[in-house]
Amino acid sequence: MPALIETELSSLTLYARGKVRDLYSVGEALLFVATDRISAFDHVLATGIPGKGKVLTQLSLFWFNFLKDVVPNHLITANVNQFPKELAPYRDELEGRSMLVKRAQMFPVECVVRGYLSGSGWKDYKATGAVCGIKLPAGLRESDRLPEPIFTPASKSLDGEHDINISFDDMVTRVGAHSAERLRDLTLEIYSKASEYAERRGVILADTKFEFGAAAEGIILADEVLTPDSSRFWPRDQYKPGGPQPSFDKQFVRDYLESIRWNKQAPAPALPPDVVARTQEKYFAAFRLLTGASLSL
Ligand code: PZK
Repeated sequence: MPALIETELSSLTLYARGKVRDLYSVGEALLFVATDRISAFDHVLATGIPGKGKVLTQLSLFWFNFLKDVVPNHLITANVNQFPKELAPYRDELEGRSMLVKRAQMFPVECVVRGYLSGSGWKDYKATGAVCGIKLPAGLRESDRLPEPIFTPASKSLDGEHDINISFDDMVTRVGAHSAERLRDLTLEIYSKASEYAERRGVILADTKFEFGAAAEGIILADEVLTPDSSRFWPRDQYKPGGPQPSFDKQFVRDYLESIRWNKQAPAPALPPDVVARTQEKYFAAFRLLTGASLSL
């Protein structure tokens, strides 16, 4: 199985291309396609991970279903047999890795929730004792579990690449108090339900990010959800606070890139076959652990 690096659905209008996924206009709807591209240290690497986009799509579908009583979502169908006729030429390329989704009016904030102290949250805390303006107890160590999960919204920087942490008050300015409160409450409720489930299955959901939109039925959960690309997954049996945790999915990739002393400037290098194979296995393992099912491609 070769990796799918880039879609080129030439009869469709490209709506947006992200680092690792592509979005097309299809009539009233959008087609969300997860490629096998992988990023590390803020760059998309020259090699893809075969099947990664399918794992992420199937994991998002699992969570959309798991969460459907908490919040409606943008999924119309992921069944290629039910896709509009104009997608028929691309059926094989799309199968398993794409979702036809409802177009929503996206809220211009990333809804981040953290149950553990890591990444920019840890940096903020070390510098200020707070994360996004939320004061935390003194004496916390890197990767410690927080007394309770915190909502730490972010906004996309102008380059569209980096997220900038904002305070809840900033969020209120951007989306209004009513929506800000509803998005915060939904984010915390989703995290609580999903992280409790994941932890029982051996995966710590350290933090994650949701994107919501407004549609006819009200606020809906959009984008991909609770995947290794939108979250920090840590293997529970290796959890050791007091320093950074190994990443569930990308650790072999990061270790390899450090070992070759790549300067983290473009062009990003290719990955050797054993790093690709071991990373691919990690994505499949995450899916198996979380869903209890094996993904066969
Ligand atoms: C939407 N993105 C981010 C995702 C990219 C960029 N249901 C929706 N309705 C309207 N807009 C979006 C969605 C969703 N999901 C999501 N940008 C717009 C994004 C994937 C690939 F290039």
